[in-house]
Amino acid sequence: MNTQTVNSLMAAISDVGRDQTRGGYSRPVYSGAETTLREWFSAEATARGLDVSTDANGIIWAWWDLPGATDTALSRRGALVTGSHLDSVPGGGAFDGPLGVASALAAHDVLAAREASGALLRNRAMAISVFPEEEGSRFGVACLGSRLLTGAINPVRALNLRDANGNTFADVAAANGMDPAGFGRDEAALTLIGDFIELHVEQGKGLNSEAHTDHAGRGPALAIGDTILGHGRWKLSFTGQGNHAGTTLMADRADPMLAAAQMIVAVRATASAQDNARATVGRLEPVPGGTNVIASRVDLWLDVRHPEDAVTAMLVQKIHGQAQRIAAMEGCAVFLTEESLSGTVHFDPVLANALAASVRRTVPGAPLLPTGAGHDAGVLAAEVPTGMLYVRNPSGISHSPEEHVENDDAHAGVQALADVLEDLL
Ligand code: HGY
Ligand code: MN
Ligand code: MN
Ligand code: MN
Repeated sequence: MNTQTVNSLMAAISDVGRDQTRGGYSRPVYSGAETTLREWFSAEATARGLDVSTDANGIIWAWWDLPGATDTALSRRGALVTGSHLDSVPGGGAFDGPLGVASALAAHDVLAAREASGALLRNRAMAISVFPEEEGSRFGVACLGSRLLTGAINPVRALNLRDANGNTFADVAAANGMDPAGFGRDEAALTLIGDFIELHVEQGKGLNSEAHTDHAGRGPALAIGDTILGHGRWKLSFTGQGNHAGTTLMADRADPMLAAAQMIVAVRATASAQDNARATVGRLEPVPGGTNVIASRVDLWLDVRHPEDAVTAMLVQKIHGQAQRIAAMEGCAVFLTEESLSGTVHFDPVLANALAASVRRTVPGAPLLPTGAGHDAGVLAAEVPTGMLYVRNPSGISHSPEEHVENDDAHAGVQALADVLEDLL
């Protein structure tokens, strides 16, 4: 019987993918670091007697079959699935993704002990799943694995996505044992998922806010997900005239960097003027990128989010109009391409309230909270009843090394997840 705790599981991977220059962790999908984490997960799952396999979309499934099940194709239908992802953003925190995977392993251990003692009689199989490229940090589209599984992305488009070195997702996936010809909506896999539950580090200040803490700053360590803000990614390419930094007079320039700089300020102003909107330019790439070279092109990526999809669309349209005006002023051209778009997700309220009742047995007062962060659960919600649990993050910071979860709260997360899963099994 495994006595490992979620904290010892997390400690075992705490050195994998540390980013010495950015700080935090950089674990792009199918990189050495993320592959090490996938191997770690498969070994831990196999050690628990789970039946581990990776499907054509690169999703790992670790099956905890019903006792005595012989025809798993039948006995796994409508299973209870829990999991998350192991890839990270560049310089990300330790918990975004791995906490959900480690907590699922630890919750399995709690449930297996209950089953061994006769305290748990399961009605269905359970699986722990790990989704590739949730962050979209390498190939540009977030939740790529769950989008392939559900058909939310055209597999041909997915195959041709390229990373910064020009490697296609098809080549990288094939080099990692996947058969790109198998990419795409997987009806067989979807029929196996009865419910999907994802535990995740909270990525904002919700549980730390005054609304959920007493005068001493104490409050519930967990929340239950009720909505995920709609969000999308767009690429803006400003093109000008590449030239020599020393021989080109200032009046003779069509410098796309100037357009990009004004665009970034305009994005902030546009989002700040719209209640509850968020818009970010977190990535900017001048081409060719020489110190003594006036760029010929500048690519920048826009992340826009809002609870109402129509407002997100209106903001992007406004920003595109601003980009065109700024480009014209600078003698440049500008092209906007949409890279991914997810509508606002409202989790199944019946399931969310059932999760809340289960969680509150050990975490009284655990609230239902919205989140501005996208998740594979948000993609799966279009196909199966889906719910999320968030574990308190005292820093309120994520996608950054400061992301944090206290050991006791991680432990509370496992207990609550185990209760949630037991009530659904
Ligand atoms: O971008 C997001 O919200 C998620 O972390 N992929
Ligand atoms: Mn995540
Ligand atoms: Mn993330
Ligand atoms: Mn996410």
